[in-house]
Amino acid sequence: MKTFTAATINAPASLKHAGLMRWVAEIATLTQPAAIHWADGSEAEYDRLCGEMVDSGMFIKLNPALRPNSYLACSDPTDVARVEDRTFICSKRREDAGPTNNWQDPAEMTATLRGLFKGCMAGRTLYVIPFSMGPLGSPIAHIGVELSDSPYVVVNMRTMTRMGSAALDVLGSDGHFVPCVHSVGAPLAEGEKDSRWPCNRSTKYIVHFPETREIWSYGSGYGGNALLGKKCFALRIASNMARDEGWLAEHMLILGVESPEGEKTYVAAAFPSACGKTKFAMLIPPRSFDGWKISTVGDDIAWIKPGKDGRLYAINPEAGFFGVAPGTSEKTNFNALATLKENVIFTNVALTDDGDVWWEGMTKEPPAHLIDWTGQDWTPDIAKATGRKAAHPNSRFTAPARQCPSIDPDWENPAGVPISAFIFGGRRATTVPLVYEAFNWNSGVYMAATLGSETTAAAVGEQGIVRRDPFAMLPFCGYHIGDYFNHWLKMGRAIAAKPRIFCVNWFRMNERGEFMWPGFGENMRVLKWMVERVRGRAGAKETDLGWIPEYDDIDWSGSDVTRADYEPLTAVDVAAWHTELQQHADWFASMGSAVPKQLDLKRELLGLRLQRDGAR
Ligand code: TSX
Ligand code: MN
Repeated sequence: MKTFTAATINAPASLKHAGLMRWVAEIATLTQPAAIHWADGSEAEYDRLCGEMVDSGMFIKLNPALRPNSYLACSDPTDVARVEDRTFICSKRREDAGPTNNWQDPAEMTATLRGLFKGCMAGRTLYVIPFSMGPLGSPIAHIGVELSDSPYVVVNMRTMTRMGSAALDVLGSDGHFVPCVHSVGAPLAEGEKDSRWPCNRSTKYIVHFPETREIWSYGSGYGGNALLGKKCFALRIASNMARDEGWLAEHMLILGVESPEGEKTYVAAAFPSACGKTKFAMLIPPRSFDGWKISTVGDDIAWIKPGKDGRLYAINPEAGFFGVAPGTSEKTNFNALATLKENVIFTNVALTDDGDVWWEGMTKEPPAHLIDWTGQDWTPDIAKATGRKAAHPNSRFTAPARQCPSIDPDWENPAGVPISAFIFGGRRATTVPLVYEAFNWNSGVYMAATLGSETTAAAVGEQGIVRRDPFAMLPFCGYHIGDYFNHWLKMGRAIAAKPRIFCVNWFRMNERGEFMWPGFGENMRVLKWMVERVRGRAGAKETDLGWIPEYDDIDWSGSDVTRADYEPLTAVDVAAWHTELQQHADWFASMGSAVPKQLDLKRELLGLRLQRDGAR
């Protein structure tokens, strides 16, 4: 066994951070890598690592004439998504993790991890990956350092964060960083040939220590399991930091709405998966909305802090998009396709015969022949016969945010952008209207705490199963979800200029099982109404749920949605809401006693309003 010291970890000569050097030496001694490389974040380093992965078979270089400087990686078929049942919050007390997280005693988990990580990087290079979540030096940003034995992680982190020497410079000699340790869990014996996608097929652990703000990830090389800045740091650990320090770490996109007069309004929006969050973040308004512009600050995560003026300011802690590929097309998300023109890492999509990529929903007609994400031949006929998809349903693109045509001019402003509204949306075939505005902050918190989305496979007429996903944070809140609700209530008391809170549902269906709302770019009409509400310029009708726009409160220019179409989109179905409230009560009961009493009160009040109106 080799013992590493500050002198033998290959640190850059300029490095002054003794704590960082000590920690790297400690982890290297534990994991026994064959070499240590400090990532500088340069283009030359990126090109070299991508080249090495092409040589090892992990990367395929795409045709430079069609997709310049881009690569395709196809993972092991057992390593294709986040592993929620292997994700742990190891707080000292089980109650602090709450009923929605897997908990294990931190001392026991530390012992388990020590055993797993012992020698686990044998034969591999340990990469030291310093990164900033948020613009370098922003007062809202935080630094992390990931130690990983995966070059795939290094190159993805370069696109997804501000990675390399610049982050080390911010850290200085004694700056704080969140330590993130990652291994694919596949040590190599002397002379052993590496697999194309090294990972540990049987053992995976994604572990968070909220009190010491540490992350340990073992066995997976995929997405949120391995790129530890994203879900692990920017949501699970940061939600703990935010609770303790009085800010918000949220699973939200951030977008700007600019009126023809140049008035700019920023909103942050939370949606559970499969609601089109990235599409909403990059929305292109209908042609008739002359002069209205949507700009993108972020598509997944928002860090939001109170400013001196009493408003909330948000940054996107990420520098890239790690988006789901299937369903993304020039038709459904023109800006995303433009973002994907070059400098992209694709994971688990299909390879075309001319060396480009394809996925389900990219074009109306599939290519005649592909190599699918598992490396097998794929044709439309094979797909019809076997049901096999060319791209994995959770296949991804990693692309620089700066390449997005709709990127906001202030997306890297270290001060963040002022948030005027929060939007919460779910996929609901029934019950939830197209849009409503909460009466006040606490009603909005109730609405977000009971947010739900339906499984998409529901047949015509059949009611889907509603999965509750409070604030779209269910898998990402790093502490007790009831305490998280309470933190939101507390934030409402702490800020003078509270954003308005809205609920949207693009997915309401008629009795024939057809979507009643055209969605996509047409969502601009709803967004404009929300912005005008914020500005005090739009009307609404008071309902039991909140404020709902009347037909004439919405801009219908260039639309064929009629008054008769609109009525059922925004109707409050009193009977359905009584059932809904019972589900809310059951849901809160399942979360235990930490759920704030104010929220129970909100439900009782809503129940009384519905009873009164039902009796009319
Ligand atoms: O992303 C979606 N959004 C948000 C866009 C800004 N999708 C895609 C599914 C989620 C991944 C939507 N699907 C949206 C939506 O607003 N709405 C719908 C439902 C829908 C689907 C198809 C049509 C209309 C509505 N119409 C035609 O296909 C012609
Ligand atoms: Mn997400």
